Amino acid sequence: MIDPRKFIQILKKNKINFFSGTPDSVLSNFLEVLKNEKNFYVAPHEGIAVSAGIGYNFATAKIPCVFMQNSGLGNILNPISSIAHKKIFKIPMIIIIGMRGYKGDEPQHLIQIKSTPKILKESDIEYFYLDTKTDLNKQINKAVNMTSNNKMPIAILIKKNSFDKIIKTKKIKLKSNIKKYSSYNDYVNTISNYVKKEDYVLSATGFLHRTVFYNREKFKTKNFFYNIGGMGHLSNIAYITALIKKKSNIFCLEGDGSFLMHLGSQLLVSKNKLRNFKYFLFNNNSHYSTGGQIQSNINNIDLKIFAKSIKLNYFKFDDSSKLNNFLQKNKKGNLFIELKCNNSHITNLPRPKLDQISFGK
Ligand SMILES: Cc1ncc(C[n+]2csc(CCOP(=O)(O)OP(=O)(O)O)c2C)c(N)n1
Repeated sequence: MIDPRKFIQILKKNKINFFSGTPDSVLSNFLEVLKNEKNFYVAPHEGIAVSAGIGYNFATAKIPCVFMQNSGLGNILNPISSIAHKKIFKIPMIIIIGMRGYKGDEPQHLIQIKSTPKILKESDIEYFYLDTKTDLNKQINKAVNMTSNNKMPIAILIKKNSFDKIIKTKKIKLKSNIKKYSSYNDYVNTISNYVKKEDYVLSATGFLHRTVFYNREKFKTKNFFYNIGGMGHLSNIAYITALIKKKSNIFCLEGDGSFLMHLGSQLLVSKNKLRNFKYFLFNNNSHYSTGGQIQSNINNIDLKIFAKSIKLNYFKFDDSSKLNNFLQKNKKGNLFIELKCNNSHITNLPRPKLDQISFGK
């Protein structure tokens, strides 16, 4: 295994001092150290991490480093092929990609792992796998030479368990970690009491869909959509469902990282007033399920004004009993409910398998 501190030291020795990316569980030990760097930016999605790197190179002519999961490959292709490519602005960049999808992983990851090397190759992005047994200096020098010579972003692919766990040195205090807030599990249990047989429950990538799956027997409905992948796309799926299934209530449960990933998609919601649409934002101000507590920076947004601007009625709760009181009295939709959550989850939360979940009718 590789000591992430050493990896970062060697990057810095090579004058790489700028890091932007979207969290990934394979990289969690690496990110646990990296997050203390001054120039560390959490991007809502991977394409934005690349454009941040492009901005850095534009302003300094230095090489940026981008980190991401292979699920986000689709998000980076546009800024790479349209801006950074060697036939366009020739931008050097090192992209560190955590590879999900080895045996036993979730179905969407099994697809992405097969296509990742092919897509990289077809997009002219050279890559190599980090080898935990080969000299680290040599490998990072190789990456720096490749990107400098090719004048093109290159990728280092990282397999699971490549980075050693480091005892946490500096803790970022998360307001959302305050114990007084309820957990995902408490809120999901509360919501389950207000879902009728004909209603729909759509839940997001991260710990939310797994928490709903874990509690599925408690709901009166069997109409579930689990957004196992496709992070950030859930609210649109839920919104169109609400438009069409007018006689049902649509409960959309999303984490803050997923909400931010394609924030612009929320604008679709503002097109119609939907009496049956209930959006629940589970705000723990972190990408909790990817192993660390990398902040999502959601608390920089005034969600009350945001919700109003997309024509939803905003409410905020920090405790599941307060949510319960509200749901008891308020049966209407057109809601944007922010739920302040603590970072805790049921241990060994199950991951739904495809034969356990269906898609629509
Ligand atoms: C396009 C894409 N990028 C990154 C990931 C990796 N990923 C899975 S869950 C997650 C964090 C989600 O954060 P949030 O919505 O706040 O939910 P939480 O983890 O706190 O439950 C990330 C980054 C992914 N699945 N897809």
